[in-house]
Amino acid sequence: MTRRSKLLSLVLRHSPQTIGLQLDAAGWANTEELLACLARSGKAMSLAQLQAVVASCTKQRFAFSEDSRRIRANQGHSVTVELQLDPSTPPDALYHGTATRFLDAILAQGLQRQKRHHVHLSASVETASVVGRRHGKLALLRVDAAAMVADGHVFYCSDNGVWLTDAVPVAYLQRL
Ligand code: HQG
Repeated sequence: MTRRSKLLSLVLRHSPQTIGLQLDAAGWANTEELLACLARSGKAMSLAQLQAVVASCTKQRFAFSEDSRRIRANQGHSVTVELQLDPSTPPDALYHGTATRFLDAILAQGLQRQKRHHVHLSASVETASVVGRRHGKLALLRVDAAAMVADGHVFYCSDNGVWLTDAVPVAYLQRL
C-alpha cells in the first residue's frame, strides 16, 4: 500500500511524464488513462488497488472526482497545476514543523515554498510535528495567521485540511 501511495504521489504530483501521463490544468488525470499508463510502464495496479490507496490513505492525499472518472492529488505538487482552491480564513495560529538545520535560513528568509506551490502549514502541533520529523531533528514554528490575514496574506485549505500560503515572512514566525 505504501509503495503504491508513493508511486501515485510521484506521478500525480511530480512527474506524470515518467509513465507518459498527462494531467489537466487542475491536476486531474483520467482514471482509466492512469491505470493504462501504469500498466504500460510495468507498474500495473488494478482499479480496486487504486481505490484502496485513495480510501485508506490517512492523509487523504488523493481524491476521485464525483463521477470517479478523474483522480488527482489534493496538494503537494511540484508540477504546475492550478488547484482552483478558494481563499479561506485560517485559525488564528497555524504550525509548521521543520528540521533544526533549516532554522537559521528560515529565521533569516521566512518560510518559502521551496519546490512546492505553497508553504504547507498545519492547524495542529501534532500534525506539524509529524511533518517536521520527516526532515530530521524537529523544530516547531508558530505562525501568526491572524496577523497575516489582517495584513492581506491569502490562505487556502486543501481538500485534506492542509493550510497553504505563498510565503510566511519572518515577522509572523515564533519558535516554540
Ligand atoms: C523548509 C508532506 C530553508 C521547510 C507533509 C521544510 C506536508 C526552508 C522544507 C507536505 C525555508 C520543505 C509539505 C527556508 C522552508 N530556508 N528551508 N527559507 N523555508 N524551508 O517537504 O512542509 O507526505 O517541501 O521547513 O505532510 O515539510 O507529501 O515541505 O522543512 O503536508 O503528503 O524546506 O508534505 O505531505 O520540505 O511538507 P517540503 P513540508 P505528503
